[in-house]
Amino acid sequence: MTSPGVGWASELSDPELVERFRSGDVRALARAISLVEKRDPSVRALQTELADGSRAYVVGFTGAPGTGKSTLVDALVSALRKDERSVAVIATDPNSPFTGGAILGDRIRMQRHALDPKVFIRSMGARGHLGGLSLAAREVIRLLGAFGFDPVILETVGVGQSELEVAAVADTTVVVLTPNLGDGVQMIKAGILEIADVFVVNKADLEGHHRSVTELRAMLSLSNAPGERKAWKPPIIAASAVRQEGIEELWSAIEAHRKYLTSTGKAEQLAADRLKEEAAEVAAELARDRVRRALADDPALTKRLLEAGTPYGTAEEILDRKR
Ligand SMILES: Nc1nc2c(ncn2[C@@H]2O[C@H](COP(=O)(O)OP(=O)(O)OP(=O)(O)O)[C@@H](O)[C@H]2O)c(=O)[nH]1
Ligand SMILES: [Mg+2]
Repeated sequence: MTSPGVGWASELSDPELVERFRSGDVRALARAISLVEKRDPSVRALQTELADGSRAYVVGFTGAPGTGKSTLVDALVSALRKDERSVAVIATDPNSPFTGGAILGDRIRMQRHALDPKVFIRSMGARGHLGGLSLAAREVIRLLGAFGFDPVILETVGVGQSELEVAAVADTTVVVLTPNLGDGVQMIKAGILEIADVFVVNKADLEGHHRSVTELRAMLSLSNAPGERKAWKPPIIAASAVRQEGIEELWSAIEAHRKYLTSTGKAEQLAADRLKEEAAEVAAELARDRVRRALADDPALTKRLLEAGTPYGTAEEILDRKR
């Protein structure tokens, strides 16, 4: 089957959606997010119509399974709601193919916000497309910002590459640890010390908490070369999410990092870097699409590819074609 043109439709399949979105209909937001997640052809038109350039501040939470990220986020949402702020939470689970709604555990943990229209909670599963969640996540964040949510909180289980992905999308990355951190060397290997803007040592109600904070502090000072002075030193916040302790301090640390980014011009630089990265991801998605279609439509081309045994020539040939 030959499809006309390659890429995304520049027209919306559902023009009413924009109107409903603009009028603050949360179902329109949910629908727009689904289209983005499905990589529907109307994504482009959606983004062009709906994104108004205002971007929500994005706070990423990452850390090993069970460190208390969701419980912390839940407590933070409550604190932010007291200030009348609209908050969106995206929970991503790189191990889960499920998307839409909320991961069961998170739904239970964040249940008290379920009926609050100023709180939007959504989970996104990994869809297996290259670049992982990041492209869809970036686009969803843009939609949430346009809808009026600020901040957007992103929770990701820290396994494999996922924490690096969160850091690439978030303005402030919060790394959550718990007492008995285990093998410190392991943590450094995972690159976690480098991506953290704020550390939370959660479960302060448990034994060993004090020692963990001390260990982390020592590890952080070791990881800085002697004489090196970093402009931003990630603070270590002690918290007990279940007792709602340390939550105000956590938000203050996030705000301080935000101010640091703005006052040093790093915020602008980050935004520019992210847009460039997003352009590259979009280009990759479009190119992949073109190559797959060309191969599906052209048996002679496929034959040459198989004869060559390497993909470079064929890939370049397809991308060089006039469209
Ligand atoms: N003692 C204690 N337990 C906590 C604290 N915060 C969270 N927990 C418990 O730790 C468990 C895991 O909490 P979650 O908030 O689901 O942790 P998570 O990091 O979101 O877990 P995943 O999303 O599965 O990676 C739950 O049983 C929580 O009740 C805390 O401050 N102290
Ligand atoms: Mg969780």
